Amino acid sequence: MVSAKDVQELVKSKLKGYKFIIVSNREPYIHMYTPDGVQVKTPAGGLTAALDPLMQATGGIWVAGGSGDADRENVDAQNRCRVPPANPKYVLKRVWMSKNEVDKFYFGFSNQTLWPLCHNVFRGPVFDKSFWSGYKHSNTLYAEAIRQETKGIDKAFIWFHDYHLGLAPKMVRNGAPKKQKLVLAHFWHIPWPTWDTFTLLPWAEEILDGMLANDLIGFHLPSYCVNFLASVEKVMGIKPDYGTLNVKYKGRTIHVRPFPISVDFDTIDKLARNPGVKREMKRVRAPQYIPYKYIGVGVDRIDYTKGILERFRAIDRFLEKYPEYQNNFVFVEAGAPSRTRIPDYMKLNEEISKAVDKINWKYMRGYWKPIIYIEGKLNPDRLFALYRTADLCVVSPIQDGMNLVAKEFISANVDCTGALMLSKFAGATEELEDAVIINPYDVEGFADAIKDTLDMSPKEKRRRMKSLRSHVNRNNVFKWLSDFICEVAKFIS
Ligand code: GDG
Repeated sequence: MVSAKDVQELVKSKLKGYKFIIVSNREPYIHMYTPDGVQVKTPAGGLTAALDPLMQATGGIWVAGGSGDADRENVDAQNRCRVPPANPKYVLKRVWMSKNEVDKFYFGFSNQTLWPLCHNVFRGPVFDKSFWSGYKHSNTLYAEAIRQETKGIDKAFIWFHDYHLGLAPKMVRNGAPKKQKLVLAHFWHIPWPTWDTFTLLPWAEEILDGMLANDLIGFHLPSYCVNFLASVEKVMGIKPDYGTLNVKYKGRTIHVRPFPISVDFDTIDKLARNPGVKREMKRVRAPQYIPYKYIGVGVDRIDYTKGILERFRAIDRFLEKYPEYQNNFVFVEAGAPSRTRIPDYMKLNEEISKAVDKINWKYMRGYWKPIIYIEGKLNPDRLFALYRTADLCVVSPIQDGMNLVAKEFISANVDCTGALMLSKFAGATEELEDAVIINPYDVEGFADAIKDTLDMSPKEKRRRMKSLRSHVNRNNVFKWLSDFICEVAKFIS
């Protein structure tokens, strides 16, 4: 099993004195004003959940957009602070954007153009020139922050994250002094669509040109790598090598490789065994909270790609078709709202509330109602108590690059009493063969699968969960990092 310590040693040996810089839009720590003074929060989201433990293990600089209302008051003159605040392990450097810049770059091009384009889920991407200009401008702000941190340095390894930063690699490469040795890598956390979808984007060529300034480009799945290379071929007329997954561009060879992201299995497994979790578990099953035979759980960042409405439709059908489960089954959905300034997300929040209300009204009897909807991020003890108590966890995206919730549930289900229901459209499905695979669009099949999963024998549940846990344990987030760093090392001379 690869550990945080192994990765630390790997970085030290392979990156031989290179300055280690991570760049992402989302910051791992946010300073917020509260009635009790300034507090530091960590955002809900796959990217920071996966990378913070890695940075804590390796040290370095993380460049990210400042998003907290107290962020500016908590940095030095170079816009830096040390994090985690309680036990500092690395430097966070913040990039500032005005509200207008955030509207165009983050809520605009990143999340109304690239996000729906790459997920290809029947939501029209918005092709707006002012969003595109804002995206270009904000990428220059990130490139400038990186330039400040690499000034006078001989060698640096810069690791870009996600679809917000498609242009920054080229800006950084072009702006670097000739004798500076820069190794640039990018991990794209969402799917890459097929070339015919990608080429709908009027600025497809500029994005590819920006990305190809990297030495290494990582995706979760081999199919996303192939889609990316096919986009390069169609848009730029360059023939990639589909065998090696390499492509030659401007005299350099770029490696495009799959690295399925994962979670810190050991830490989650330990946290799930905390005495606080055990206390919460008793509360969860207590007569005044959930006194029913079966519990299902769903945990999501509220997003139309996560298939939350599709899940509720299936629960509705399940209760209709198998009435013996009424008054017996409760589904707890924890939803952390995100991107709430975007109209599609506002609408989704309303649709979710309406769906919960409608289904609960249809079936409620005395104290019992089938769906408990908890809006906002759950505290870890409650989350892990739910993960340990639930008979099933439903992860039903209509499209998802990987999905970390599935792997977190597996890591926390220490008693092997729960079953994972997983959409065939989640990247994680390629690895997690012992999950119950569902199609979120197939209401009837999904409803039947809920019944079959609840009826599954404890022995079969245990067999499946043991095998899933062994897979996630072997393929943890440190393995992901170590595989990525080993590939980066091929560019280090
Ligand atoms: C992108 C890709 C890819 C969510 N709600 C609550 C909560 N969360 C935490 C989960 C998990 C994270 O947020 C969500 O991660 P996902 O992987 O599901 O999704 P995205 O944010 O869309 O991430 C995705 C990922 O990048 C990594 O590459 O897997 O495919 O879309 O960590 O635990 N946490 C708590 N309460 C909540 O209500 N405590």
